[in-house]
Amino acid sequence: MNTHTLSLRRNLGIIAHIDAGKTTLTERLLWKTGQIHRVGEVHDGAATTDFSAIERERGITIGAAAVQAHWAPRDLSAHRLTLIDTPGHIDFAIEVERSLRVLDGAVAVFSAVDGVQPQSETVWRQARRHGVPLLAFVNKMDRVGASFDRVVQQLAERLHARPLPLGIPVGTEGDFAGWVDLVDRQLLHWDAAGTLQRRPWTDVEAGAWQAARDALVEAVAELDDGVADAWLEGAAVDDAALRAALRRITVRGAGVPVLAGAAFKGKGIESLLDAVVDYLPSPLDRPAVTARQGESVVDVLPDAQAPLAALLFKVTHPQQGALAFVRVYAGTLRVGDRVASSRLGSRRVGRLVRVQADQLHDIDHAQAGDIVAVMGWKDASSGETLSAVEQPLVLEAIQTQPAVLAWRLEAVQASDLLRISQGLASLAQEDPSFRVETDQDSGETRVWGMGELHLEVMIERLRSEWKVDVRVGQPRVAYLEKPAAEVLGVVGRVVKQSGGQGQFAHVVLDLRPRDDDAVVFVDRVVGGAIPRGFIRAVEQGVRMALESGPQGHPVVGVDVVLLDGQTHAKDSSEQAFHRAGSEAVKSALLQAGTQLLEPVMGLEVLAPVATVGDVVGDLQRRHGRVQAIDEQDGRSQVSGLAPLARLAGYSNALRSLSQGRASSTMQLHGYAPAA
Ligand SMILES: Nc1nc2c(ncn2[C@@H]2O[C@H](COP(=O)(O)OP(=O)(O)OP(=O)(O)O)[C@@H](O)[C@H]2O)c(=O)[nH]1
Ligand SMILES: [Mg+2]
Repeated sequence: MNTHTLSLRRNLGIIAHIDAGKTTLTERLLWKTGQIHRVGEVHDGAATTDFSAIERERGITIGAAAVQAHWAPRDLSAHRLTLIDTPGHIDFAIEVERSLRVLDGAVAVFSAVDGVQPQSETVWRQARRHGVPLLAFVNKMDRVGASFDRVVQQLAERLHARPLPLGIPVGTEGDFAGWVDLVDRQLLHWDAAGTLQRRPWTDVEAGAWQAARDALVEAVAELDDGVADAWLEGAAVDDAALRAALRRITVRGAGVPVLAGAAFKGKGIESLLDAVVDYLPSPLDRPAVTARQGESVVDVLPDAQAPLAALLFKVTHPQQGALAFVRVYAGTLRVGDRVASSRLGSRRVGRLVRVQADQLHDIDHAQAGDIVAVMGWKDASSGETLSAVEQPLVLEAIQTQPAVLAWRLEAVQASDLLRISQGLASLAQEDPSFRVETDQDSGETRVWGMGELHLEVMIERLRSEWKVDVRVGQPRVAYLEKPAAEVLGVVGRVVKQSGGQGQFAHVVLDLRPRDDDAVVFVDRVVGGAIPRGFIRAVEQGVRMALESGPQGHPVVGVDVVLLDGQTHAKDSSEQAFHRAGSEAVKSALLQAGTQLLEPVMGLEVLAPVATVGDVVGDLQRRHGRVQAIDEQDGRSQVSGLAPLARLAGYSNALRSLSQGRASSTMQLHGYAPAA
């Protein structure tokens, strides 16, 4: 594939708060591009990208799903789009995280009624952290209470973005029917069936809308030198120049083009598709990805002739067999190839497929810029790098948030035990934010996840996909420990010198609490009192000891400063220093004592004004703290904090105290001393 073909690729994610309309929009994108001929609705369990049984039943997205489409704006060649529809619920954040890790751009969807919601902020920050350029799509323009301008304003105020509205919606709520395109100077109009007609502005319309176009050009001129020069000289900025500038601005993340529509009504889809091609980056426009090659760091460029570099970012187990999703960054992956795996040595590519939601299409190779899947790798895990055998590389891993909530799990029938453990292992292989733990003492099984919905979904999948019967017991939250005081000059000493090879290590260290939750190891050893290799061993020992503090939980918020030590010419070893470091920290923690920290959730509750008293009362009973109550359009938004340990069954409780009219979102706010 040459650079021309690569420039015609767009790999993008659809990201948003729960229910903003991502799946509905993806369905319309597939429809308008001719990939599907009949639109399926989320609420009928018929949307292409919500294909799993549990998604269809619940009407929400749980797993990110990839689809392909082609689109050619104006007289341009067809561009190939790979879209990933992601879930909005915070419990499935890993799906957004690993999608953004491998995508080149994203469309952030907002509800024109609800605006920037808590989870919109989270996914926006995630996209920014990955340097993924964004477009904003203000959806649900047909709903009562819709306001394009309010969302644009919130983009600036809440997300600190530089919004660049590319048009003016024509009509709102039930009358929403068109879009004044300020770039092309066209008027777009959709009929009730979502069929588009477009035409250039008439002279009268130009008189009315030219000022808005000038304002857009001026905003662009502030961000782009190319347009700035023309603007300052008073020269007209033509459509092509404006588009080129908007593309540069979007790709470098300096501004965000904003569009509007009503996905459910099939309106606004064509202009969004045009904008995806016009403004979102191709793989060529993204900065080089870096990889480790032995001790050095190398740049990986999107070149199909270069040695292979690909990231395995997701594993699923559909009926056809294990499916490993791969983003190819450089080189070519071919059926029959043997490739290096950062985890396993090497693997053979038996079958390669292009994925269209739950449909798989065999292909014989994939190149730099492609997102495809390899079939049949039963032991694949997300985060693995695939590279050329003669030039093994390691790409940056995928970040996961630690799980905060656990449920105890019991088999109803002993005969299910084996299947349960196989099922749990398979679910954990798919989802790095889901963890299975067996208590050494009691033999109890606990499953850890991001929240109640996450665990509920996993248990339901275990029951239905593995046909087992399980009982769920007491919930438990993830505690942490923090040293309560500073302890200086603690000695860790390992001496064993009776016969044969002895063991000797002596270390002196300080242990200090930090203000944040980091764990930092500082080497202050002078004059080579401990050789380099042994210092690394001490650090490993220290970190191992911090994994389980005196109360049995991971220790955070601590500086460990290695001050001094002694070695023995013959008997010192890495192993001895590892143990000395670990023992020094254990005794320091016992001396300091530790404070127990518990997860505290940030809550946003949207409730009818009449029920606010009950919502607040209930939160206070749960040891929660209300931070703000805002009123908007007859509804109240209650923001607050509450310990996760007190939030068991919260969404059900909220539903019953508001007769089903209140909704809530929660996400980890941080850790605080346990009450
Ligand atoms: N009126 C109206 N309803 C819409 C529009 N877009 C989506 N909806 C409805 O909003 C609800 C949620 O839509 P989804 O597409 O499932 O939202 P989502 O963002 O994919 O939700 P999650 O994946 O669960 O986070 C559905 O009932 C849709 O029919 C729109 O433009 N107008
Ligand atoms: Mg969805």
